Amino acid sequence: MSKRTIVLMPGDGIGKIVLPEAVRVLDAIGFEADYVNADIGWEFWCKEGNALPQRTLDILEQHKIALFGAITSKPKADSVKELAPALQGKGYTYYSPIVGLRQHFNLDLCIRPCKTFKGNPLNFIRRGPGSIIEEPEVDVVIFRQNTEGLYCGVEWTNPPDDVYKALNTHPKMKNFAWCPKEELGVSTRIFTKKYTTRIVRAAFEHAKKFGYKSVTLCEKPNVIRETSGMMLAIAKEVAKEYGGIALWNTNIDAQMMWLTKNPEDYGVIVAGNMFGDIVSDGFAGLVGGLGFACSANIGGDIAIFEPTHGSAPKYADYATPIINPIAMILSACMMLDHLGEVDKVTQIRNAVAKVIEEGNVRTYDMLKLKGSPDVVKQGAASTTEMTDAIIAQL
Ligand code: GGG
Repeated sequence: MSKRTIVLMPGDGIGKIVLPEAVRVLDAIGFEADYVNADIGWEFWCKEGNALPQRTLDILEQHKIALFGAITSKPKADSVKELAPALQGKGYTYYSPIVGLRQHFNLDLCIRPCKTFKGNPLNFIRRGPGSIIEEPEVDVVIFRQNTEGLYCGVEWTNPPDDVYKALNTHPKMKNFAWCPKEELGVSTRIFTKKYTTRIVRAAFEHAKKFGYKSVTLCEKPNVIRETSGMMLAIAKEVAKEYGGIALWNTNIDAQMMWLTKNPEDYGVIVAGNMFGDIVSDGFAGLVGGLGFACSANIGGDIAIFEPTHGSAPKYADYATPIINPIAMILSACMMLDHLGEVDKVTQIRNAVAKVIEEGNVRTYDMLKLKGSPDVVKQGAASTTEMTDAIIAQL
């Protein structure tokens, strides 16, 4: 088979630190690939007014598979000041290029596994009745709709006249008619039957393939009737095709409470864009936090794999980086899985598990000490030391 080409998009901040670590692990496991770098993120917005240049889209279109680090999602007001002087005043606005990428390539399926690694000092501890202390084993995969909902980008401050009129004539808006147009912010929550069905079906397919007994819909259909309600109706229909897999319906607020009380009750979770983002961070918190949270963005023949964490600029400038590379390394595992390299996935996951269980090498986030990284970094392994330890176990 000819060598694959993998696109590397480090992005901003700690994305630039963790991505090369994942490539080191891929090299060490003998994954044969050529790599091509692609520009994305804040640096390119400042220089050329575009955080997601067309040349990057072309490279992705050509090679299809990418590893992505992280990007900043700077607010509008802060960003304009840092634009190259020649571009200032010309109406450039910074938008999150990862949200842009998901929409451009219609990467509508976001998959975020959260699984306990034994011995991780950050594992969630549950206090039971009396003095019983338990460490529940979490094994959850979250399916998040990735292109619609509140992240669709259809929003206004001071909306156009027709939108304002439509809102003001809506029976539910009678209490807001006092609000002048220019004082009104509107973010739309769009769900389509097609893409809602696709994420629900992907969740059930995963449950069937890997023997999970339930799919839990995490929305708010009792209040948000036209979107969450639509998703529930679709889930009920799809569930009929999957005998033996129960459909559970929970509200996102209650789910955030239940996941700390009984996390082992859950297997596959499915949700829209916003609630999927929220619930996946919630489950990530039970298995060590964002340093362990990996993800895949998949749509058509293009797939991009990234840690769930952001660019964390305050950790990006250490002379010796201290950031935990495991989320990025596990994201690379998801890529290998997608490419059918199942043995390599098992080897890398086992190596990560062993390093965590042995506990000799821990990045600062695993020390469970309070305080800034400056305070706790003494005694903590660096980013490269963590990767070295994983490679040594392969
Ligand atoms: N890898 C996910 C990612 O980059 N998300 C964007 C994000 O959360 N940005 C916020 C930040 O970097 O602080």
